[in-house]
Amino acid sequence: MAKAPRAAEPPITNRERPAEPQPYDASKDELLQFYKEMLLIRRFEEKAGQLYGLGLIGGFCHLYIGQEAVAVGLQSALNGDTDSVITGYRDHGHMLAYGIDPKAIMSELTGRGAGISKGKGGSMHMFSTEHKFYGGHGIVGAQVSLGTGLAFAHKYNDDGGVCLAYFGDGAANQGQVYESFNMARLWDLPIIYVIENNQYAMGTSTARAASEDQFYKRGESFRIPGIQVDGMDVLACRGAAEEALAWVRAGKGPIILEMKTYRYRGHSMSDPAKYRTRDEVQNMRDTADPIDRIKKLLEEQGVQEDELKSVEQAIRKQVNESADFAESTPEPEASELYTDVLVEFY
Ligand SMILES: Cc1ncc(C[n+]2csc(CCOP(=O)(O)OP(=O)(O)O)c2C)c(N)n1
Ligand SMILES: [Mg+2]
Repeated sequence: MAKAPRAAEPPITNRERPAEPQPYDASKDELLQFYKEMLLIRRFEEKAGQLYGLGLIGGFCHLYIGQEAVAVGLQSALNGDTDSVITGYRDHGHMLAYGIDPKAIMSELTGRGAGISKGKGGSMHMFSTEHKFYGGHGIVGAQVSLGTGLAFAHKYNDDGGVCLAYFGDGAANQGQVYESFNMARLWDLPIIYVIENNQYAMGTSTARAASEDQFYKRGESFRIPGIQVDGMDVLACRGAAEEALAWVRAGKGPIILEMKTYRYRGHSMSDPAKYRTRDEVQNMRDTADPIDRIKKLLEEQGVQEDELKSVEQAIRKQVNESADFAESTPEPEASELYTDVLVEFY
């Protein structure tokens, strides 16, 4: 017998919605930790840009500079034993936010055997299944449906995990995103869809490409609620993560977080940057920088200039060491060409 159609639900505005997230109330130690993690990403990416310029990194390379608060704030709220993460090609920061050794990431960029994907993936294809980090994907939007699959696995295996699936404002216009939304809500999968709205998809601004540029609303016709978050504020990011995780862990199904952020550098290392003015970028750096913001808070809490300087020095040292290592460690053996490759007949 055919199933009776479900009763019409009231418009989404009248249904239960997640509470307005509060900025995370971080202790001084936590603030310092956020600062260190964001600064490590910033300095790591600057160094990667230099190595790229020197020809030591080949292929594509997309830097995360400006967006650091998103990965650091969100991932700090995860349960490392159960929750999974998946993202696109702008993935170095998400890996560093796990505390993965920068040497393993930098040597992946230089294509060396000690790299986290044995030097065979490069910038866009980093994985650490040990950390439940499932890439690093070069196909725009692919991570959204793959992430939905990860969430399905969490539910099927009843392992208590939640998937955090990051994608960009450009990817948010893809069809597979909405097929994924439909299934995720139909089955109430444990997934947080994180739209990193950095306002551009390559050289195209959201104003030119998005009919609905309030991306947190993109789930409405699937009855998926969304929250818009200041992605330049690590405390707002962490606060939103807490709220979203509570929603999903309570079995209420998927949720969308739109992180309003900005990338300071080009789309990739080969971006002529003709689609925005220098002033626009400088203004964001001057007024909204996520690292400066936390530095100011630390100073207000009485952390001395000396201490912040020594943090900076230690991070520079760590990044330089990772670059030296990445330049000197050997390339993968030729025999590695035949490993990690799926060869089957269908
Ligand atoms: C299916 C597919 N189409 C097009 C591309 C080329 N491409 C790479 S990145 C990109 C823009 C994506 O922008 P967005 O989703 O906003 O992410 P961001 O780069 O800003 O992080 C495009 C069109 C691709 N890699 N895959
Ligand atoms: Mg974008």
